[in-house]
Amino acid sequence: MSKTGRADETAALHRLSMESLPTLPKEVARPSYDRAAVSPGIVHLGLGAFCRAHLSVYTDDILAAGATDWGIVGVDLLSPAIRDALKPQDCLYSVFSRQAGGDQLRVVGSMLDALALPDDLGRAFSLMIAPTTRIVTLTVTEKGYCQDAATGALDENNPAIKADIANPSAPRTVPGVLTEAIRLRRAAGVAPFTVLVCDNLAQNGATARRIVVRFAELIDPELSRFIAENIAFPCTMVDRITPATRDEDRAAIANGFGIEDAWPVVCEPFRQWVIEDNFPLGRPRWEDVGALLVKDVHPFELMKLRCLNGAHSTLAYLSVAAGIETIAEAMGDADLNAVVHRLWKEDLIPTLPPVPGTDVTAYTAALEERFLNPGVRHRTLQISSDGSQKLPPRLLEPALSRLQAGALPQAIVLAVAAWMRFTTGVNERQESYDIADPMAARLRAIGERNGHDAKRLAGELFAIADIFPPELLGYSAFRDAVEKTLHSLLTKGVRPTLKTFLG
Ligand code: CS2
Repeated sequence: MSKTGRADETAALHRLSMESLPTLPKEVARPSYDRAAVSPGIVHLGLGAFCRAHLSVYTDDILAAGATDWGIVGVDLLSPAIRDALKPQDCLYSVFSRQAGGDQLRVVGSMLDALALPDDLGRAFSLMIAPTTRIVTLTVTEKGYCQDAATGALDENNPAIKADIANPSAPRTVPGVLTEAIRLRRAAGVAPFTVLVCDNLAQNGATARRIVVRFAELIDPELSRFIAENIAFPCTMVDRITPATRDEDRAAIANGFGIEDAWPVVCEPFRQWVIEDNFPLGRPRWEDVGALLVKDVHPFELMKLRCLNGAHSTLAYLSVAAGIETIAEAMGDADLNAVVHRLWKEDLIPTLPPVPGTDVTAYTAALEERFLNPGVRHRTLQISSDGSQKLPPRLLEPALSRLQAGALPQAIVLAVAAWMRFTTGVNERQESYDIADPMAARLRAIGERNGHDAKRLAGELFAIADIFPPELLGYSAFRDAVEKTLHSLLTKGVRPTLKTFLG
């Protein structure tokens, strides 16, 4: 017997599968329903951690409540890695929800199959054409929509979009895949599916719709009109903090529960889902398992994108510069904590419309607790990725709204300056880090060239029209304040800049 009380841990390790399910420790929750009796009703694009901690968990609850026709088939657009990890375990995977003193492991069964493009393109299309598939859901991250982040329009210069336009029957992008699936389904005489976007975009359904309609227009204007008139793209607000899975997480599950899971997901216990109720072919009764079905998601989405994601990005850029590794550590830092409180109170909450049934101040107080959760090691470097896509909805739109109201949003100024400092690729300990962003090459070149000169660095970054809209740049007080703060970050460092900011 080992000190942990588990006899011979390595010998007891079971690779997760339908066969090993009955042998798992009894504290591990698992599907209580007959998976063999469940048929797919949803095709999901994007197999990353988030959908497996969110959509699939809500849907697992629906299946446990007795539904049998809402299983999910997941399709990865970018890589076969998750498919190849999940298939040998019958697409079962575990969700490790972590909180001090409250860790819980649950095996989720709602993902019936996993596919990857381009290998499984034919099977993905035949599923998307099947009348039994009534919803296509998406978690492909902000950049998956191939949009110009400042305007929300399709980025027609994106090389992957150009490739899909040249070869629409073998698409690799989200607009390309959706357009071709809709075309094939229509040709087969099957009523259109609903497209349910579950990414952190402003007005996510409307954004996806605009992009797909434009993409289709470039190939076949008549199909584009059909999409505009016939496809429902309800908006959603999705929320569950789900960091990228690390080997330590796999090891914790193996050591704690005797389960070998090639690709588990780790997340916080909290989850929230607000969905616009617009599903012409029907939907699972997600409201029975905690989702909120509403007419208008917009107020919820603004609250979440700004207060949660905006605070995340602010903490991330300041922390990466200062060498602070996780959100929990950042939120535990008195100065950064005070910055986030000012961000919420002065720059974000005043920009929000009333949110039905929600006290936004209580919402931010709960966010503070969620950020402080030590069980969830959410890396600031991970959150700093894709800033060119994330800054506009999270921080630049509320900045514009404050400026229009006559106020200079000081905490957003600090966040934008910290993002600019981030493009230098080197932290205050002189350690370099990776800049992951669809514009990485351009950002890195600007950062490396001008890292010693705030005026030039800010000037070149502000000139990127895909990120900074002209209305915002029209406020010279905003630009000057960002440049001044950037100068302080570059010459004095994060800590003295925070002290000055906090007065
Ligand atoms: C984070 C989000 O990585 C990021 O940019 O802000 O992934 C965040 O954790 C989720 O939106 C929470 O629901």
